[in-house]
Formats: sequence, C-alpha cells, structure tokens
Amino acid sequence: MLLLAGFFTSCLTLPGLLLYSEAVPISMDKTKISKPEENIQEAPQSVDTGLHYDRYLREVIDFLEKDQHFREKLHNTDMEDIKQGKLAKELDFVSHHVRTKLDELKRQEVSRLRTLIKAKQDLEGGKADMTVDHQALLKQFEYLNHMNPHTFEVEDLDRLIRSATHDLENFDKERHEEFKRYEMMKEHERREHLRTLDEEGRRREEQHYEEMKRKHADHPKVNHPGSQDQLKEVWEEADGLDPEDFDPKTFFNLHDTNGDGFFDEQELEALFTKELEKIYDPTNEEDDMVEMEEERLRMREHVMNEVDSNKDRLVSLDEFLIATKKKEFLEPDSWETLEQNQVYTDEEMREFEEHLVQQEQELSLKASDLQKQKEELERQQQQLNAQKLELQQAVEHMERLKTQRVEPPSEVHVEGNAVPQEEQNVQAPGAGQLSAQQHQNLHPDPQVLQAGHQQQPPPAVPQAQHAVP
Ligand SMILES: [Ca+2]
Ligand SMILES: [Ca+2]
Repeated sequence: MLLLAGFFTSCLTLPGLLLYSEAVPISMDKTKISKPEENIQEAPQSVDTGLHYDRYLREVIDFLEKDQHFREKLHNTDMEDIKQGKLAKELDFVSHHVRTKLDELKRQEVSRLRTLIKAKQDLEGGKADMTVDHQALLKQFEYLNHMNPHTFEVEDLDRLIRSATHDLENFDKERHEEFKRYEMMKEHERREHLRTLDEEGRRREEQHYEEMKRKHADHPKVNHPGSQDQLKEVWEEADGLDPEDFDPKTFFNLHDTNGDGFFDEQELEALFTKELEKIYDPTNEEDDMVEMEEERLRMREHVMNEVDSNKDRLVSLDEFLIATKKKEFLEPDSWETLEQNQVYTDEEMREFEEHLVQQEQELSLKASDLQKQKEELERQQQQLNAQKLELQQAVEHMERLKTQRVEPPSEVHVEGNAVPQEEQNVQAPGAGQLSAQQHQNLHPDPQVLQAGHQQQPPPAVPQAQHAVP
C-alpha cells in the first residue's frame, strides 16, 4: 500500500502541469519530469512532488514502507491523524535496519544542504575569513531537525510530514497568485507600450488587441470538466473507443496511468488536454500557453473538489463511481473558461502598478544614496592624499635638517642607544648616572634624539658599545 507516497505525489504541482504539455513552448525546466512510461512497470512509483527536498522525502517514505509494522500502521491511520503527527510516533517501533538507513539518509541530506549553502555563499562572493553560522542557515530548512544532524528521529518524520503537507497544500494557491501577477504584468507592459505610440499607432494597437481577444474567445464549446460529456470525448477521441460502450470503471482503469488505484492530480490534469486544445493553439498569437496551464489547474481543482470526498487529494475508484451517478455528471452546467472573467480586479491592478512605481523609486533612491556615498569616499580619499603629501614634505624637511646639522663622529653609533644592559650596572660602579642617561636614550624624542645625543655623548657610551653581545 502506497498510501503515504500516493498522498504526497498526488499533490502534484509544476511537473504535473508540464507533463502533458510537452509541445508547449514555455520556458520551464522539464528535466524534473518523470516519464509516465517509467511508472507503468512493476509496483507504482511515486512521482516528483516538485518540492526541493523531493528526493529525500521519497527515499524516507520508500524505506519506511519496507517496514512491516510501519506499513500496517500507515494503512490504519487516517489522513488527519497523519497530518497531526500520530504516525510519526510509530517510528520508534521501526526495525533497526530501517532506522540505520534513515539515519544515513538524513546525514546525506544535511550534507547536501551544507553544500548548497556553501555554493550559494560562493556565488555571492562570500569572504574566506568570514565565519559562517551553518547552524543558523540550516534552520531555514524546517523539514528536518538540524540540531541533531546524525540520526533520524520521530521529530524528523513529524517535521517532514508537516512541511510536505503544508508546502504542497499551498502550492496551488501560490500558482494562482503567480499567474495573477503574470497577467497584471502583461497588462502593465501593454499600457506602457501604448504610451510610447502616437495617437494613430495607439488606435491601431487597441484595435488589434480587441481583435485578438475576440479571436481567442471564439472556440468550440468546452465541456464541463469531469462530466460525462467530457470523459466520453476522451474515451472516443483519445482512447479510440466506441461512445456507445462508455463504461466508467474501464475508463478509470485506462487513465489510472501508474496503476495505483487512484487518480492523482497529474492523472486528472491529463484528462483535460482535449478540452484545452479547443481553446489553445501554441501557433496562434492570441492564445497564451501560460493561461492554458492556469485553465488546466482550474479544471483539476474543480473536479477534485467535487469528487474527492475524503479530501486526501486522490480520487479512488469508489469516489469516481459515486460521482458518475450524480446529476452534475450527467447534466452539467456550462463551464466558464478563464477568459470570461478577468483574474484581477481594477483595484488589484492599481495596487500592482503603484507597487511597481514604488519599487522604481526605491531603486533610484538607492542609486542616489550610492552616488552620495561614492562622492563622500572620493572626498575622504582626497583628504587622505593631501595629508599624505604634507607628511611626506615634513619628512623630507627633516631629512634635510639632519644632513645640514649632523657631522656624525666616527666612534659614536646612535643605534647603540637602544641596548639596555642591566649587567653594565653591575660591571661598572657608579653607573647609576649612566644608566639614567641610557634610560633617557631608550625613550627619546626621535626628532631631537640624534642631534642632542651627538652634541654631548655620554662618556661611558663607547664602553657600553663593547659590552653588547
Ligand atoms: Ca493513479
Ligand atoms: Ca479521495
């Protein structure tokens, strides 16, 4: 039973969006998509959830399902309890072998995260001598307990389940928001473009825009997603079967591509391709393929809401068969397509544009701040240069004074002054006076040192010189 895996992989997101739209020329990463053919053989395999920790998530689930006890618990725990963390506690009863393997998976994952952090810092040009608080950086990854990087504990499983559930549940919401921003940006750019045109150009552009809108809205009737009419069309056109023979159970088995007994989100979305092709053609200027994927998402959400009665984000055969008996299945309302309603309100558009203006202002403010900083630095640099020049002149002046005044006596070496010798005091009686002088010489004013000293060399200095080891 792959309930947990099914639960997570049913929450399919970006990859699911793209899997059935290979011909669509939108620039997104398709490398993460696992091919449906690969899933057909053997036991059903879980599909990429689209989460950045997808691999870790799937490996943990795979290993847990190898454990007899855990598998049984999984089977008998309902989804709400799983989300509440009841299942995680069963980890304590999992076999030693599986626990060891989980520890290993966690260590690998922590090490992968560390590598990521390091790579990110390298990219940002982090300094070598900067001490990096890895612990603090690891904290941002909430799906494992970073305080204990070595073993996989109940808390790790609990965190993993909670994070994955939360992240996946919010995925659709985020995609809708992203799509809204996309549409507003498109409109904003259109308006900006209009501003650059003269009156005649603007008139023509507006006319063209309206024409494209009309063209896009002109398409064959779209069936209500999940209705008998819609599924029958798939049955007839995609499966090449006789509409007279339409049988819901056969239909279900045909389109449960990975054979796990459920329609997951990806499998549902695949059912809408026929409908979407009525509205969208990638070769048409008026058809936006990003909008097509939003429509696919809307359709899947609608069917999931109607049919998935236990809310596990999977449609079981039973749920499907019950739905096919309902009035909405047999006599559906018409489906309101995406272009029939603007996805953002005028108020939202106004806010969006205000935000853009604000961002621009912040950027220019930052730029002028930087310019000021630069000017200040230049001013300081000039000041420093001037000070340096003054200093240089002073040194040169002193050098000149030195060479003019000093006739260095052959025996006297100024450097000797720097040598303090306690023994000298012992060796030479009455050297207290000498010592005081030496002391003075040890801490001289460098500017008067040489001249003053050489004018009146202390009598014992040459002697002291000889005592230097
Ligand atoms: Ca399935
Ligand atoms: Ca269900």
